[in-house]
Amino acid sequence: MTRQECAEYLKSHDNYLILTHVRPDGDTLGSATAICHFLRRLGKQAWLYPNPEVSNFYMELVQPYFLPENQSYDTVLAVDVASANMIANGYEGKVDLSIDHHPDGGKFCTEACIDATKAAGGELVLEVLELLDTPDAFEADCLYIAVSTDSGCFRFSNTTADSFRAAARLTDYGAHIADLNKKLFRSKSRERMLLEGMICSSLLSYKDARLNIAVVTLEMMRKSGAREEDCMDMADLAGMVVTNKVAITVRELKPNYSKISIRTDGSISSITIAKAFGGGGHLMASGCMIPMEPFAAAEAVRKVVEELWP
Ligand SMILES: [Mn+2]
Repeated sequence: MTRQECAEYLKSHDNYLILTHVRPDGDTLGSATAICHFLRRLGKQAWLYPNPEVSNFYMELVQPYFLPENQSYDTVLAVDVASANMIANGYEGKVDLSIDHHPDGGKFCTEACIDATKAAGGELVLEVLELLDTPDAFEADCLYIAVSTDSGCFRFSNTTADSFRAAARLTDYGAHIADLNKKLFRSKSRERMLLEGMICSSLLSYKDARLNIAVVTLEMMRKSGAREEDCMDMADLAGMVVTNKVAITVRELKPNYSKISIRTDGSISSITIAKAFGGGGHLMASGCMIPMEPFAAAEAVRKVVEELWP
């Protein structure tokens, strides 16, 4: 459906339950919370599905909108949910409407408003809501979280002029962009900083630093005090070396068992590397598990990559 039809749908229904996706990120949570708050401002009942995987970072934002136990609902909305198996864990029922920027985001529900050109679902949500009313400052904050996180603070290749236009309008609507940028992109836990220090100082580089391997051991995790939430986007670290073409991150999950994340610039297929160890993925990002201690696993991956080196 068009944005206009989607806006009319939102206006003509009530008692909403809004679904987010598994391992929820800023886009799904920010977009869903913005819609929820907006619908309530229109005088409607709206709740967020209590996604069991919300991180501590986003909990404060979303928890006040969680569906209470025994609360009924009529209209089920999915936001930024790419496919049926991406719906938050524990939800089993119908989906009436999907608003999404993934091309197949509408295949599991009755109605769908999809625009796959958008860097973030939040950009599309903003355009739909604007047809009904001007978002308030809270909704603008939520949508800024959505747009800025999915575009990597407007640095990823999915960023378009529309992303900046969305951010500009959200700023007009009162989004607290300096505070949000500080929280989202310019802050790390002390534990994360200690962990990064250990990873960087033990970085393994080959092929004139075009192949870089970061190793994360259980001992580093213990020494730094880092928890799982301190490990977000850790697979990007090795690839920050300016000469890098292939970045490997080896993470010791338990003794003699390592998780391998592979990122390449596309000149070597990361799938081919992953497949050598029974894994898979995409051209530029793949993964696999190796039942070895981390430095032995790093050496095994290095051999495979060097054999494939163009
Ligand atoms: Mn998204």
